[in-house]
Amino acid sequence: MITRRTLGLTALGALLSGCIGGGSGGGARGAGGEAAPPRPVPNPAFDAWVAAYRDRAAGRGISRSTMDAAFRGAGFLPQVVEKDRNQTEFKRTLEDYLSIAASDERVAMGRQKFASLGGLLAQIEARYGVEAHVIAAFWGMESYFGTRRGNVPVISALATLAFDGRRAEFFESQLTAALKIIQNGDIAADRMTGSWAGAMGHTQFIPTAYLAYAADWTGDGRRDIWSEDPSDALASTANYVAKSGWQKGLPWGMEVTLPAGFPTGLLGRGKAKSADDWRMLGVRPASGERMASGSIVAPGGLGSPAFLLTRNFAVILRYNNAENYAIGVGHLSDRIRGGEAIRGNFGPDASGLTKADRQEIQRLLTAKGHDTGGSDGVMGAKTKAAIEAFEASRGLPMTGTATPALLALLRR
Ligand SMILES: [Ca+2]
Repeated sequence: MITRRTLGLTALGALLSGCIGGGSGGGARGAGGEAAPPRPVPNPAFDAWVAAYRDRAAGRGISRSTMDAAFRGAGFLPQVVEKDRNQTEFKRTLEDYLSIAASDERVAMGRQKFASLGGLLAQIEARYGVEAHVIAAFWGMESYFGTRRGNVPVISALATLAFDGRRAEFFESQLTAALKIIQNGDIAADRMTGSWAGAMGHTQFIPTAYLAYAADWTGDGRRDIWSEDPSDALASTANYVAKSGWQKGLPWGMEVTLPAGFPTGLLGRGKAKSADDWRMLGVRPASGERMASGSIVAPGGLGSPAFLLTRNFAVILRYNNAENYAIGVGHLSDRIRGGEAIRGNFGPDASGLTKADRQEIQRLLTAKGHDTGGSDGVMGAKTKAAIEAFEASRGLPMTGTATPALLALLRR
């Protein structure tokens, strides 16, 4: 959501590795199980900053009693600073991204959640004009259908980041918005938890987005995006997406096939054409008959899967301004609705391994007792450690890198 755009794209890797449940090289850690919440450590400079901030916040309409409640037990969280500092430029390929975002597990859980909550999602769709499976896809991407809502105390996290100062203005405004939420009575201070960067609840709203878009679906007077019951959060997301310009009935986009010799100059967001124009150029939907107007991208290059993106794609980008994320939401929504996996082939990676090769490496390592945390073909930290353990067991230099030579060695 706005979160990620404001944080800048470099934040995505770190945020998404938490949110989409990847990074370990296994979808196995998809459901449940968050690490223990970080605990504040004493920091006099932080305490002085909070004292000065409280004066500023009072000037912005936050009552002393709200602040007393909010800062009771709050404190400096060094882990949050560490997370913020360690954001790398690392960016997953679309193939890896989709392997995680629309893993078999996530699709299966999405279909199950959709079946159990179908009535609620249909009602939300009717009120806000955003398709039920699209709302479900945001839910799946942001918190793995509510199983990873984040347990970091948000006041401590935001105060720490505002104090730390790398993006002081942004985080101070989020902190003030968080205090307003507490003051409004939507949530008790000690229940306000979220990600290390202050994204909260089933669909990871940052405080300013919450103030602008959160909705009270249950009608109890509180907009509770933190509770087990996801209805307020899902309605809030539908409200956000609707207000961002979602057009009901229009797909987000679709996988398409491009004819041989398709000019790369026609690729790219912003180079929209009508469905008829694309047809004339030989573009066809990868499945089904329907095509829409929009622009075409092929994030892995010509020859890898290509997607025609509609105006609704830009709405998903307003939630989180990253192309892979938005394709992930769109594709996951299609899969939850019963659609098929991507048809196109991404081909070998930079080291010459296909996804099938990488999955075989993971399976062979696991069979030899080196746990890769599943075999999704994504070479994450767990797979790297498994490769290193295998290399060590053979007296080889520990590279942690998947290569054709490694695969050949494992097959022996
Ligand atoms: Ca409510």
